[in-house]
Amino acid sequence: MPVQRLSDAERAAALQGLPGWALRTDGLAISRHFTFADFSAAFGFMARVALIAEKLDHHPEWSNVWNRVEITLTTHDAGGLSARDVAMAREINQLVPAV
Ligand code: H2B
Repeated sequence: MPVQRLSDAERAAALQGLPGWALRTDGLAISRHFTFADFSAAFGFMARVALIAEKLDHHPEWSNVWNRVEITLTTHDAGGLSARDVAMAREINQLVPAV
């Protein structure tokens, strides 16, 4: 079954449970910025996220500059935000201290 985009209400509810994540202005993706002590810590985090991505078969759009990582989650197969993005964001949040 194809993955479904979240409705406006589902999106709003999901964001309530995702501290640190913001909805992109077009409503089709969520993103979060992370800052670490140095590059090694940032890259270690990315390695953990990569393992989650493989486990969930869901892959981030991301960038890294030294100690900073920016992650955007959207579901290409759905053309927008789906439950897969929410599940991925929840797992990523478990890797870092609460905000
Ligand atoms: N990641 C993201 N972000 N969106 C997708 O639609 C997606 C994915 N689809 N990872 C998956 C892989 C799909 O291409 C494979 C075949 O399951």
